[in-house]
Amino acid sequence: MTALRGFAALALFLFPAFGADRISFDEYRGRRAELRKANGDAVTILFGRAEKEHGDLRSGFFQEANFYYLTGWTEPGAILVMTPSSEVLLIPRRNEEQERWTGPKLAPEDSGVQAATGFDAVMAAETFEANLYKWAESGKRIFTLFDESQVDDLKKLLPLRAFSDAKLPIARLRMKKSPSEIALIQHATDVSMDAHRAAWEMARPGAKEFQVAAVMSGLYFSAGCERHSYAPIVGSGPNGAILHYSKNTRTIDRGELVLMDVAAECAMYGSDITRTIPANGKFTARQRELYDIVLGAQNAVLDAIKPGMMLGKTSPNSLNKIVVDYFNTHGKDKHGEPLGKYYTHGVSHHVGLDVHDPFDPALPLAPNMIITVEPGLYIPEEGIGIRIEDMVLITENGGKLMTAALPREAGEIEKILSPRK
Ligand SMILES: [Mn+2]
Repeated sequence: MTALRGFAALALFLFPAFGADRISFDEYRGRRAELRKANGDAVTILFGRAEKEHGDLRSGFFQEANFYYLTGWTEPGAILVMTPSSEVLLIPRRNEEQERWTGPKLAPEDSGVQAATGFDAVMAAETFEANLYKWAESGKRIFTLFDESQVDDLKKLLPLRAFSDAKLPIARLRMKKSPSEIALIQHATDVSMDAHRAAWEMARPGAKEFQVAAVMSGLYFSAGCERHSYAPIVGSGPNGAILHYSKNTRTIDRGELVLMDVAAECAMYGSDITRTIPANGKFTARQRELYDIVLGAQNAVLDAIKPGMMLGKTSPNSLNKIVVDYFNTHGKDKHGEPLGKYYTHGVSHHVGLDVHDPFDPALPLAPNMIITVEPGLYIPEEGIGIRIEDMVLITENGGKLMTAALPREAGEIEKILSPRK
């Protein structure tokens, strides 16, 4: 019985929904080797999510991103231990009562568990504490993620050991995307661009914001994507000026702009795209003036993007400063003041397993990083919010626009919208 169940779990694992795109065990092994090298003679202990914490009825279980990045393991209750000379994946023993609720899982006693996990050493998570002291002795300090809830327990179990946060060492690895990661992010981006195109049909006067969001979500869920990359933001008129507006309950009115900041997460990798369109097909003169200023700022950043540029607002080579300078030298508000003050967020963030992917703020852009470029102007007094957000892959000499297939120019957008009355 156990063997048969083990085989069923193995078959499930070897033929996942995203077969061709799956990242290889060798790649995960390589990431762990790099982290062990970066952490020197430390012991790294990372906890995957447990079913009870995040496997809630609303979202379903999904793996903690750093744990997934290093293991590819998607089942709950796992622990990763890496000493200077060994690495072991710990997974829970079979729990038949739990499996009745959330389905069969691979257990450490199953045959073929090494082949199914990509780890030479797989142990029962229940033996973690019994082995912890031996592992802890083999390194000078313990690297773990301070954000995770199990850390306090770990510190109590090892009161004499020095602890360091593994967040930045892992972030430095996650910042540079591998070819397979770039392909997965491009896939999430392609599906998200399809969602935007579909939304432009729905985003008309009289439609509800949530109907626009529903068209977009329906498209990417139908395409096999498992989650929103973030809660969909569909803001019409004044709601476009609320940065993380996600109530999506308002009726779109004639003459308004509709800001759609919506993207999918597919095979664990996200995207992040915003377009702002006129509900009745044509920008007013003032909307067009402001839209072209936002687009101009975005193009200025796209022209400047290359390795060595920085994301911080005050850092040298700051992409953000390009946007502020552009807004302060183009256009005016109703009182004749420069527009810079209506730009109230940063121009870029990294995107990967998380839509706001972790990064080391001290490091400049380098090839194979993926960031957004998203200038915006939010003028509540005029009931106007405009953001244009695109995905860019950093290359050797510049950047590649991953969202090039989705129009940004006002004229092109109007042309696509033109048949509407
Ligand atoms: Mn964004």
